[in-house]
Formats: sequence, C-alpha cells, structure tokens
Amino acid sequence: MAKRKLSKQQQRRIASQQENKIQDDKLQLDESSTQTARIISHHGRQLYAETENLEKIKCKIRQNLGDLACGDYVLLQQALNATGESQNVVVAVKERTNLLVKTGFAGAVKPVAANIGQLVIVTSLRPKPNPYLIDRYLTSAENLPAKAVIVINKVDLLDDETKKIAEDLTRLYQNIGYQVIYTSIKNNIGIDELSEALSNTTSILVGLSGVGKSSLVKAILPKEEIRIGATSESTGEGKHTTTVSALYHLKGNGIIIDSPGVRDFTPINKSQHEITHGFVDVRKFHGACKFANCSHLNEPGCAMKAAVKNGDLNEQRFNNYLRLVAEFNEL
Ligand SMILES: Nc1nc2c(ncn2[C@@H]2O[C@H](COP(=O)(O)OP(=O)(O)OP(=O)(O)O)[C@@H](O)[C@H]2O)c(=O)[nH]1
Ligand SMILES: [Mg+2]
Ligand SMILES: [Zn+2]
Repeated sequence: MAKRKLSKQQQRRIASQQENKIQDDKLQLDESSTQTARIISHHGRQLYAETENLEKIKCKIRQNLGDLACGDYVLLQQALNATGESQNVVVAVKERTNLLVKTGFAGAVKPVAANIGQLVIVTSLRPKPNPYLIDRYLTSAENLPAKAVIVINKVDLLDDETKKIAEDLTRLYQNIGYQVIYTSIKNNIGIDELSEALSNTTSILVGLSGVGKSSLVKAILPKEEIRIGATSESTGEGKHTTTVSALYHLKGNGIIIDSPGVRDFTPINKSQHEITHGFVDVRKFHGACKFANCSHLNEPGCAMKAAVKNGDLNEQRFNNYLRLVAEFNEL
C-alpha cells in the first residue's frame, strides 16, 4: 500500500516536535539538578512545567518519553545544549494515578490530562445540555476513577423552557448521587459553591465549546490571563477558543485544569463491564438478571428493565446505557 502523503501542516508539526525533543546522545545532563515538577500546559513544541516552589519553567523533552499530558508529574534536569546554554529537560514521567483521554482524528487516542481527582462536567443553557454527553463523561469519571460534579452555567438565561430542562437534569443527577451546581458569570451565581467543590483535589473542567469553562476559571481567578471566546449568535455554540489544557492553582488547596471544548466525547471503554461500571445507577442491577449473559434488550427476567418499569431506574439513563453499549459493540 502506498504511504499516505503528509500534509504541510502535519510535516510542520512533526518537525517542530522533533525540534523540541532532544536526542539522548547530545544531552549533557546535570543529575545534581534533578527536581520534580508538574506539567501545566503542553502543546506541540511548547511545554511548561511548574516546580514545587511554583516556578514556571519552559522545558524541552527527552526522546522516547511517550505522550505527556497536562497534570503529569515529571522529573526535570538541567542540560547544556549544543551552544553551551543551559536548558531544562523533562527526563522522566512519574507513574500516573489516571489519565483522561479522548478520541481525536481518525480514532486516535489523545491524552487530555493526568492525575485527575475530579471531573467537572460543565453544561449551559446555551448551548443546551446534552444528557447523553453528560452520561458519557460520567462513565469516564467512574472508570478513571475520579469524582464528578455537574455544573449548569449561564443560569441568567433561564426561561420557562430552560428552567424545566435544568430542573429535570438536577433531579436526575442528584437522585443518583452527583452534586449539581448552578452558576452564572453574568449574575455572579454559584461561583463560591463551585470554588468550594474544587478544594483539595485536581479538577478538570470539561464540556462543549462555549459553555463557559474558561469564564468560570476566570471568575474564580480574576488575575489569570485566560481567553474567553464569543459564541455563535444562531446556535450558541462556542468557537473552540481554548486550544490547550492549562493548570491553575486555587487560593485554597485546589488545582483546576481548563480544557479545550469538545464537539463530542466518546469515552474509551475496554469492555462492556466498564460501561456498566460507568453508570452508578445501572450497575446496582448488574448480575440480578435471570440470564447471566442478559443483553437487557428483550430477555425475560431482566432486572434492569424491571427496575425501569418500577421507577427504580431512570429510563433515559438506561437508554443512554444501552446506546453506549450498542456503539461499543459496533466498533
Ligand atoms: N449569559 C452568560 N454568558 C456566559 C456565561 N458564562 C460564559 N458566558 C459566555 O459564553 C461564551 C463562551 O465562554 P468561554 O468561557 O470562552 O467558553 P468555553 O467553555 O471556555 O469555550 P471553549 O474554550 O471554546 O471550549 C462567552 O461569550 C462568555 O462571555 C454566563 O454565565 N452567562
Ligand atoms: Mg475555554
Ligand atoms: Zn438484563
């Protein structure tokens, strides 16, 4: 098969990545300079890490380290480059507690952020919340594992229609044990409650472009330089303003990572079992069906279908579960 030709943009990207990586045989590392740092942003050739005393350092990357992600803990060493200048080099990545990934172009798996304690799933009234997207993010959180919180932003835009949407969402997710926070940047609602929910862990804000993730970070940390983007007048969708995950310190003991908005998000599940585990309300009925290999579609004695009928399991959640399983099986 003929090799696919790389586009100019791809060639440039590969060249710049190569330029940023240092071949080991040209490295003169100073081991006495070793220090631990955490990656605060990483994009193509640009990598910034923060040392334990909160110094921000631009770094080069040693070859063959694999993918690095915002939130990774790394070891830095100083090294002399060919012209005798000292530079900081990432020489090793510490073991991760977890890694949030997403599927990129042509199904490629792309790291989003590492060592995450909490997923903050940000939705808004414009663009409207998509419960299936929320459920897919929740499965990721359950499997990372990480805590999950749901934010409904832009509540200043509440009207009769969106009020019902917001109330239904809140009831649904609170019933199964998730915290739901209403926020508005415009009317300064819920910012304190959100800040409180972010303490003592590393949280990442995820969700569609334009829901206001960066605006929330900016509201909590007004001094940080953070880009906020306009949304489309007609659809309310964002224009993918944030392009790189970036990590910030909160005043208390928390860390927040702002991430680029998505068009869609498909969790990378390794098995159907992971999907079941990802639905906290569905998994309670796992193993209770009459047939051990029940597909929960038409078999008699299905405990999940019975639970939906009795009102013990929300129908929309169950349908989203079946939909995710069906999509997984199609792959
Ligand atoms: N009415 C209203 N608008 C808001 C609120 N929060 C954010 N916005 C607006 O929503 C738009 C998008 O905000 P961003 O913070 O850039 O959204 P984002 O989620 O970071 O978007 P990406 O970086 O593209 O993923 C901007 O025009 C904000 O001013 C809010 O509470 N109410
Ligand atoms: Mg943003
Ligand atoms: Zn069943």
